[in-house]
Amino acid sequence: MQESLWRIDDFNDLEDSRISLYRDHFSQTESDRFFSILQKIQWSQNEIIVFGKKHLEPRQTAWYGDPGINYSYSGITNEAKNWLPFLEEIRKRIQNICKSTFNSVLLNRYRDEKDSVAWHSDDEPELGESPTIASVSFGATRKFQVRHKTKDGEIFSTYLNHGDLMIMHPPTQTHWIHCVPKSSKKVSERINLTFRQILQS
Ligand SMILES: O=C(O)CCC(=O)C(=O)O
Repeated sequence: MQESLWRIDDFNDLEDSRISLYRDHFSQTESDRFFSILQKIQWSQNEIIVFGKKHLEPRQTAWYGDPGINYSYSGITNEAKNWLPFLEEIRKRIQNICKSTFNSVLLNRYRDEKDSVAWHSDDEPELGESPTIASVSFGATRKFQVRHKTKDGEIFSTYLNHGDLMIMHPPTQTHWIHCVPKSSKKVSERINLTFRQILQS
């Protein structure tokens, strides 16, 4: 399958999508501070169901948000822990840029090159029809890939670095899937935060 390297300027040129990338949105000092706090929070490795089979998710996660906000994917349901002050600080910073509000955040910890997240889109019903997802990365650089759901299958890849903010605007989740693949080279720890707005019934 063809793989193309995305340049930042190309982001908005992908059909049916709108993705903005703000390199070094958080300074080195801020990013180091957030990364060090994040390493100490309580992480879990959940069992997920993929094609009817149970597996340990190949990453650790944590779920924070407003009281009562739950989020389910791949057979697991996360109940939100209360916002921590530093997460609120990051949320405020990115809400100003996104012009969107977020009531929750999924934290993802990739311990090394063997951790990953498979191809998926953030299109669970509780996210609404076409959500905005804001993604902040700290720690090691990892490859991030996107592929159109129905077009010729070309894969577009970029690298997300310490302090980068990426915003996937509507209608990206409707038409594209994304993943963080395992790496054949040794990689140290990376922590990613995906801010979401869960609709309450
Ligand atoms: O780690 C990342 O950059 C992506 C995370 C992701 O796709 C997700 O949690 O839905």
